[in-house]
Amino acid sequence: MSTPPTGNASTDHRPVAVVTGASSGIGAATARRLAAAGYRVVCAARRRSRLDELAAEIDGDAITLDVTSSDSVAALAAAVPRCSLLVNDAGGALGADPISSANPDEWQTMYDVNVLGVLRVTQALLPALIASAAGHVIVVGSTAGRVVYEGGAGYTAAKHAVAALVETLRLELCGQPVRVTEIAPGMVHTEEFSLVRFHGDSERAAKVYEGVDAPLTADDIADCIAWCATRPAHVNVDLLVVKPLAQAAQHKVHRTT
Ligand code: 8X3
Repeated sequence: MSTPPTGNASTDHRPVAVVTGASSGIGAATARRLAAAGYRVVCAARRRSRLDELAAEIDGDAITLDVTSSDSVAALAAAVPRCSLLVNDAGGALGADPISSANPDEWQTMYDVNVLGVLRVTQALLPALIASAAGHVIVVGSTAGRVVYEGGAGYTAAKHAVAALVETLRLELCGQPVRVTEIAPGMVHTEEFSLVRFHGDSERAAKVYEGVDAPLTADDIADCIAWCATRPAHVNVDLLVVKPLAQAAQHKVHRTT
């Protein structure tokens, strides 16, 4: 059940940013960075207790959001009358099986969350973003939206679709006061991404980052997002591909062990 933002919106003149997937990882780090940059941040995600803590910490708002539910997204839009920045971060990978044995249900979930989730939330907040006269849609894509790898087709297909959505949106909004940016991170070590992908198998999840000197952190990506958002309103960063120094390409990762 969604709850409207609790702060006093009428006397709070900070620009409003909505961040989806804000309960952990890149989303939570982004909420913190944007709050530090002067935004009133609406932290949106499924796990409410984490959101309440974060919102209290950054003097923002918490709203329960399931990006796979049109009703939930409509409730978000109704609770956020003004908004100049939307960060679509909700997403993730499920499984790493080859196409020969991949689970179609997992592919469907990935498409629903990563692609249709961006569609639903962007559609719902677009009127407010346009009305702000200086709107900005930032989507957290992935290097997986530019290259493919064995066992990754469900996720890479979804992230390629995200890249196509972002590029199309920029074309369709040309002439409107809304910037459109994709951030495409490579290897980011967050507490949940690989753990969720491997269904809670912590050993397998840890292997992804094994021997990598310094994978990116959620805050590294949040920093990039805040940087894009805080450029002047006429400066549109189309795409920012960000990888750790140890990752020259998706398959070319320097490991010390
Ligand atoms: C990047 C993660 O596993 O596709 O979002 O390299 S991965």
